[in-house]
Amino acid sequence: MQQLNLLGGIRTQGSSSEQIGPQAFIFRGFLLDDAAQFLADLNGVLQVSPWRRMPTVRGWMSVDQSNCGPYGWISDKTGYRYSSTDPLSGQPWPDMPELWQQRAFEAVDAAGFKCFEPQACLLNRYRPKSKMGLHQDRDEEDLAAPIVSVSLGLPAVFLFGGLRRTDPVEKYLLEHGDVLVWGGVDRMRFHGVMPVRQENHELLGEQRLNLTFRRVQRR
Ligand code: MD3
Ligand code: FE
Repeated sequence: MQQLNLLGGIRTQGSSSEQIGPQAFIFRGFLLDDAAQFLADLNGVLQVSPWRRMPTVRGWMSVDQSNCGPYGWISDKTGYRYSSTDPLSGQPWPDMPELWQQRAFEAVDAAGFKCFEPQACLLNRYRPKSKMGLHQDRDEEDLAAPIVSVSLGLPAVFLFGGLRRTDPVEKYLLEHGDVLVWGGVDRMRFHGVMPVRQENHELLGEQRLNLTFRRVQRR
Protein backbone atom coordinates (compact mmCIF):
# COMPACT_ATOMS: atom_id res chain seq x y z
CA MET A 1 0.00 0.00 0.00
CA GLN A 2 1.40 3.40 -0.93
CA GLN A 3 0.68 6.39 1.25
CA LEU A 4 0.38 9.69 -0.59
CA ASN A 5 2.09 12.63 1.00
CA LEU A 6 1.00 15.69 -0.90
CA LEU A 7 2.96 18.91 -0.82
CA GLY A 8 1.54 21.40 -3.28
CA GLY A 9 0.21 18.45 -5.25
CA ILE A 10 3.65 16.88 -5.54
CA ARG A 11 4.43 13.53 -4.03
CA THR A 12 7.22 13.95 -1.48
CA GLN A 13 9.96 11.64 -0.27
CA GLY A 14 9.75 8.08 1.01
CA SER A 15 6.32 7.32 2.32
CA SER A 16 5.27 3.73 2.30
CA SER A 17 3.64 1.30 4.64
CA GLU A 18 4.95 -1.85 6.15
CA GLN A 19 2.89 -4.53 7.87
CA ILE A 20 4.80 -5.80 10.91
CA GLY A 21 2.07 -7.99 12.42
CA PRO A 22 -1.41 -9.28 11.56
CA GLN A 23 -2.84 -5.99 12.90
CA ALA A 24 0.25 -3.78 13.17
CA PHE A 25 1.53 -1.29 10.59
CA ILE A 26 4.28 1.28 10.17
CA PHE A 27 3.40 4.24 7.94
CA ARG A 28 6.76 5.68 6.95
CA GLY A 29 6.91 9.45 6.65
CA PHE A 30 3.20 9.80 7.37
CA LEU A 31 3.77 13.03 9.32
CA LEU A 32 6.71 14.57 7.47
CA ASP A 33 4.62 17.46 6.20
CA ASP A 34 3.03 18.11 9.62
CA ALA A 35 6.12 17.92 11.82
CA ALA A 36 6.55 21.69 12.23
CA GLN A 37 2.89 22.13 13.24
CA PHE A 38 3.14 19.18 15.64
CA LEU A 39 6.12 20.82 17.34
CA ALA A 40 4.31 24.17 17.57
CA ASP A 41 1.31 22.42 19.16
CA LEU A 42 3.66 20.52 21.47
CA ASN A 43 5.04 23.79 22.85
CA GLY A 44 1.51 24.81 23.84
CA VAL A 45 0.90 21.46 25.55
CA LEU A 46 4.19 21.68 27.46
CA GLN A 47 3.39 25.16 28.77
CA VAL A 48 0.50 23.59 30.71
CA SER A 49 2.07 20.20 31.54
CA PRO A 50 5.88 20.36 31.26
CA TRP A 51 8.26 17.44 30.84
CA ARG A 52 8.90 15.52 34.05
CA ARG A 53 10.70 12.30 35.01
CA MET A 54 8.38 9.80 36.70
CA PRO A 55 9.39 7.33 39.39
CA THR A 56 8.24 3.72 39.06
CA VAL A 57 7.96 0.85 41.50
CA ARG A 58 11.43 -0.29 40.38
CA GLY A 59 13.34 2.95 39.68
CA TRP A 60 13.14 6.01 37.47
CA MET A 61 11.86 6.09 33.89
CA SER A 62 14.69 6.94 31.49
CA VAL A 63 12.43 9.17 29.37
CA ASP A 64 10.85 12.52 30.23
CA GLN A 65 7.06 12.40 29.96
CA SER A 66 3.91 14.49 29.81
CA ASN A 67 0.33 14.01 28.57
CA CYS A 68 -2.56 15.73 26.87
CA GLY A 69 -6.22 14.83 26.46
CA PRO A 70 -8.89 13.90 29.04
CA TYR A 71 -6.56 11.35 30.70
CA GLY A 72 -2.83 11.02 31.21
CA TRP A 73 -0.67 8.02 32.05
CA ILE A 74 1.21 8.45 35.31
CA SER A 75 3.57 6.40 37.42
CA ASP A 76 4.61 6.76 41.04
CA LYS A 77 5.91 4.54 43.83
CA THR A 78 2.47 2.92 44.15
CA GLY A 79 2.16 1.88 40.49
CA TYR A 80 0.91 2.93 37.06
CA ARG A 81 -2.51 4.34 36.22
CA TYR A 82 -4.44 6.89 34.17
CA SER A 83 -5.40 10.14 35.86
CA SER A 84 -7.69 12.96 34.70
CA THR A 85 -5.44 15.53 36.37
CA ASP A 86 -1.75 16.37 36.18
CA PRO A 87 -0.23 15.55 39.60
CA LEU A 88 2.20 18.49 39.17
CA SER A 89 -0.61 21.06 39.06
CA GLY A 90 -3.71 19.23 40.26
CA GLN A 91 -5.37 20.62 37.10
CA PRO A 92 -6.70 18.80 34.00
CA TRP A 93 -4.17 17.88 31.31
CA PRO A 94 -4.01 20.24 28.30
CA ASP A 95 -6.35 19.58 25.37
CA MET A 96 -5.25 17.18 22.67
CA PRO A 97 -4.53 19.39 19.61
CA GLU A 98 -7.09 19.00 16.81
CA LEU A 99 -4.46 18.20 14.18
CA TRP A 100 -3.06 15.39 16.34
CA GLN A 101 -6.50 13.82 16.75
CA GLN A 102 -7.13 14.12 13.03
CA ARG A 103 -3.84 12.50 12.01
CA ALA A 104 -4.26 9.74 14.60
CA PHE A 105 -7.67 9.01 13.19
CA GLU A 106 -6.36 8.97 9.60
CA ALA A 107 -3.61 6.52 10.57
CA VAL A 108 -6.08 4.18 12.31
CA ASP A 109 -8.33 4.37 9.27
CA ALA A 110 -5.41 3.56 6.94
CA ALA A 111 -4.66 0.50 9.11
CA GLY A 112 -8.23 -0.71 8.66
CA PHE A 113 -9.52 -0.30 12.21
CA LYS A 114 -13.14 0.79 12.64
CA CYS A 115 -13.11 3.98 14.68
CA PHE A 116 -10.85 5.72 17.13
CA GLU A 117 -11.59 8.27 19.82
CA PRO A 118 -8.37 8.55 21.81
CA GLN A 119 -8.68 9.78 25.41
CA ALA A 120 -5.01 10.10 26.27
CA CYS A 121 -1.84 11.08 24.48
CA LEU A 122 1.34 10.13 26.34
CA LEU A 123 4.41 12.13 25.34
CA ASN A 124 7.84 10.52 25.71
CA ARG A 125 11.08 12.44 25.24
CA TYR A 126 14.22 10.38 24.67
CA ARG A 127 17.65 11.97 25.09
CA PRO A 128 20.77 10.15 23.89
CA LYS A 129 20.99 6.86 25.89
CA SER A 130 17.30 7.01 26.96
CA LYS A 131 15.53 3.70 26.36
CA MET A 132 12.35 1.82 27.21
CA GLY A 133 12.57 -1.73 28.49
CA LEU A 134 10.44 -4.54 27.10
CA HIS A 135 6.87 -4.17 28.43
CA GLN A 136 3.18 -4.55 27.61
CA ASP A 137 0.70 -1.66 27.57
CA ARG A 138 -1.95 -3.00 29.92
CA ASP A 139 -3.17 -0.03 31.97
CA GLU A 140 -6.01 0.74 29.54
CA GLU A 141 -9.46 -0.62 30.31
CA ASP A 142 -10.30 -0.83 26.61
CA LEU A 143 -7.94 -3.41 25.13
CA ALA A 144 -10.00 -3.61 21.94
CA ALA A 145 -9.05 -0.11 20.78
CA PRO A 146 -5.87 0.32 18.73
CA ILE A 147 -2.93 2.52 19.76
CA VAL A 148 -1.23 5.04 17.48
CA SER A 149 2.38 6.11 17.94
CA VAL A 150 4.12 9.06 16.29
CA SER A 151 7.92 9.35 16.15
CA LEU A 152 9.72 12.67 15.69
CA GLY A 153 13.38 13.67 15.83
CA LEU A 154 16.25 11.22 16.29
CA PRO A 155 15.76 7.65 15.04
CA ALA A 156 15.46 4.71 17.42
CA VAL A 157 15.39 0.94 17.17
CA PHE A 158 11.96 -0.35 18.16
CA LEU A 159 11.78 -3.87 19.61
CA PHE A 160 8.68 -5.84 18.73
CA GLY A 161 8.24 -9.08 20.63
CA GLY A 162 5.44 -11.54 21.17
CA LEU A 163 2.82 -12.21 23.81
CA ARG A 164 5.38 -13.65 26.23
CA ARG A 165 8.34 -11.70 27.55
CA THR A 166 10.73 -14.40 26.39
CA ASP A 167 9.42 -14.52 22.80
CA PRO A 168 11.95 -13.43 20.15
CA VAL A 169 11.94 -9.73 19.20
CA GLU A 170 12.08 -8.13 15.76
CA LYS A 171 13.84 -4.80 15.34
CA TYR A 172 12.52 -1.86 13.31
CA LEU A 173 14.06 1.56 12.87
CA LEU A 174 11.54 4.30 13.70
CA GLU A 175 12.42 7.63 12.12
CA HIS A 176 11.20 11.21 12.10
CA GLY A 177 7.63 11.31 10.74
CA ASP A 178 6.89 7.60 11.08
CA VAL A 179 3.55 6.48 12.50
CA LEU A 180 2.84 3.06 14.00
CA VAL A 181 -0.65 1.64 14.46
CA TRP A 182 -1.45 -1.62 16.17
CA GLY A 183 -4.37 -3.34 17.81
CA GLY A 184 -6.34 -6.56 17.85
CA VAL A 185 -4.16 -9.64 18.16
CA ASP A 186 -1.01 -7.44 18.29
CA ARG A 187 -2.31 -5.20 21.10
CA MET A 188 -0.66 -7.08 23.96
CA ARG A 189 2.71 -7.78 22.34
CA PHE A 190 5.81 -6.96 24.35
CA HIS A 191 7.73 -4.00 22.94
CA GLY A 192 10.50 -1.58 23.85
CA VAL A 193 13.02 0.91 22.53
CA MET A 194 16.82 0.48 22.39
CA PRO A 195 19.00 3.29 23.80
CA VAL A 196 18.90 6.29 21.46
CA ARG A 197 22.22 7.09 19.76
CA GLN A 198 23.74 10.50 20.26
CA GLU A 199 23.22 12.48 17.05
CA ASN A 200 21.86 15.85 16.01
CA HIS A 201 18.47 16.07 14.35
CA GLU A 202 17.93 19.16 12.20
CA LEU A 203 14.56 20.03 13.79
CA LEU A 204 14.85 18.52 17.25
CA GLY A 205 18.56 18.44 18.10
CA GLU A 206 19.46 15.67 20.54
CA GLN A 207 15.93 14.41 21.15
CA ARG A 208 13.54 11.75 20.02
CA LEU A 209 9.85 12.37 20.70
CA ASN A 210 7.20 9.69 20.76
CA LEU A 211 3.49 10.43 21.13
CA THR A 212 1.09 7.55 21.79
CA PHE A 213 -2.67 7.95 21.41
CA ARG A 214 -4.74 5.63 23.55
CA ARG A 215 -8.33 4.84 24.36
CA VAL A 216 -8.55 4.45 28.14
CA GLN A 217 -12.18 3.58 28.98
CA ARG A 218 -14.49 1.14 27.24
CA ARG A 219 -16.98 2.83 24.95
C1 MD3 B 1 3.26 -2.49 19.75
N1 MD3 B 1 6.52 3.81 23.65
O1 MD3 B 1 4.86 4.70 25.61
S1 MD3 B 1 5.71 3.36 20.68
C2 MD3 B 1 4.94 3.47 25.44
O2 MD3 B 1 8.71 4.72 21.13
C3 MD3 B 1 5.87 2.93 24.41
O3 MD3 B 1 8.22 5.65 23.01
C4 MD3 B 1 7.52 3.43 22.70
O4 MD3 B 1 6.01 1.77 24.30
C5 MD3 B 1 8.19 4.69 22.22
O5 MD3 B 1 4.25 2.64 26.06
C6 MD3 B 1 7.01 2.61 21.58
C7 MD3 B 1 5.16 2.01 19.67
C8 MD3 B 1 4.40 0.95 20.38
C9 MD3 B 1 3.84 1.16 21.61
C10 MD3 B 1 3.08 0.15 22.22
C11 MD3 B 1 2.88 -1.07 21.58
C12 MD3 B 1 4.19 -0.25 19.77
C13 MD3 B 1 3.45 -1.28 20.36
C14 MD3 B 1 2.09 -2.10 22.18
C15 MD3 B 1 1.91 -3.29 21.54
C16 MD3 B 1 2.49 -3.50 20.34
FE1 FE C 1 4.42 0.73 25.41
